[in-house]
Amino acid sequence: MERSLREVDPEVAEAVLNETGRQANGLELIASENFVSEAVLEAMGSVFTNKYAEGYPGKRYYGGCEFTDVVERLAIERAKKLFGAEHANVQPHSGTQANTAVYLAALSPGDTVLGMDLSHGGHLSHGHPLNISGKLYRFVAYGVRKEDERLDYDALDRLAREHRPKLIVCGASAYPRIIDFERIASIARSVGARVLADIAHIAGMVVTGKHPSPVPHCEYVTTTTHKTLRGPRGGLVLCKAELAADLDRVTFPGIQGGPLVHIIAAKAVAFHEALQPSYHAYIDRVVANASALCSAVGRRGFRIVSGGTDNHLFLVDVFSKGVTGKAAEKALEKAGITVNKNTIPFDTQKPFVASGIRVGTPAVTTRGMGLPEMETIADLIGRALDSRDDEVGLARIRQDVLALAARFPLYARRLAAGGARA
Ligand code: DSN
Repeated sequence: MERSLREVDPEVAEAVLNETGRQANGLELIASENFVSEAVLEAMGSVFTNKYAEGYPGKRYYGGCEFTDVVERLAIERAKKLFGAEHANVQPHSGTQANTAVYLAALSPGDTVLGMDLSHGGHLSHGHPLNISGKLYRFVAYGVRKEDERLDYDALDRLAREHRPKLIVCGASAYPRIIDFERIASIARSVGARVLADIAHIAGMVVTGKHPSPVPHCEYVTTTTHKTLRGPRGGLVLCKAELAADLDRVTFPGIQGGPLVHIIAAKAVAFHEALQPSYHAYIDRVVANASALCSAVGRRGFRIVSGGTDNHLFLVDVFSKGVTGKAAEKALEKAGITVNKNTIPFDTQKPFVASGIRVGTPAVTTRGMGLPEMETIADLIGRALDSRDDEVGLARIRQDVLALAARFPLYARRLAAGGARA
């Protein structure tokens, strides 16, 4: 029982150490990723993983849940306080599970729903035909205007009148601008629809007031907990009090069995961290860094989708300089910079090739990087894309990335304990 991972399973221990080194030695610019604190990691790796706790605090199908109830109640109360919500369910295992719970609570199979087009910045769980959302419900897509690549609220209004949806899903995974939740909610009201705002990406900005909150306007709000919120990988649903009982019932026993209590404990820790003033300062820096990095990349001749960013991410139309998203992602990876290729609105390339890359600053900001480093990173990105067919040039940039990363140590104690240096 007491043997370490390295003693029990050296292969997995090695992979964990290598991944820790990869995260520490590279530049993480995937907009949906972040680095959790040691406290969050400790809660995630706790003995709560051993516990079955089907049900909810005070009403479980298993004995021995007294401490489970403590952490789940803490997570619920902190989530409600953080978002100013009437009800929180902290059990969804992921963002897609959170959205699915809302669909089951609010809709019947075959109902019509409006959701943002994936290629305009939406999400798979907002009606993609291969996702359960697209299979169970009749999703109609709305998107951005061609001329400014911003959400077309007038078109959304027209679609709502034409299709009379039961639910409008808003929120995005690749949209760099403020979303007017109040306007969407008013469109929904006018046709008798409810609204689900999926704020997985922008939750950090919402809870710190850097982005208008959907909570007062929308019946349901979902988020993941691992992006800007900097918590464990998982989901969360917030809703109005009168919808709580149905929502809880469709989450468990509707689509999930036993909750992941260790993850719920870690969610409680992350919510506690997000309630601190230091988290506000962190989110301010995330947004300032995104704006600075976006401008600096734009100055290197790349077209920026919608001309800029209001949040933690931006989309670079790398094809504006003849590079596909796929080639850009690969070249940057060789240089130690991680991004994901991304379709841009009205893309002419296939999704697996794409014309764009999505760039986000939550993770590098967690490491302590600021405005001077954003200039450096833009320079590294520009050089890597220019050198995409030059292995020697990319290796040289990799050295510069290593030098920058070394100035902002990450998980240094873990690396040292595993025999590696940060
Ligand atoms: N896959 C996530 C992202 O990268 O945005 C959304 O779920």
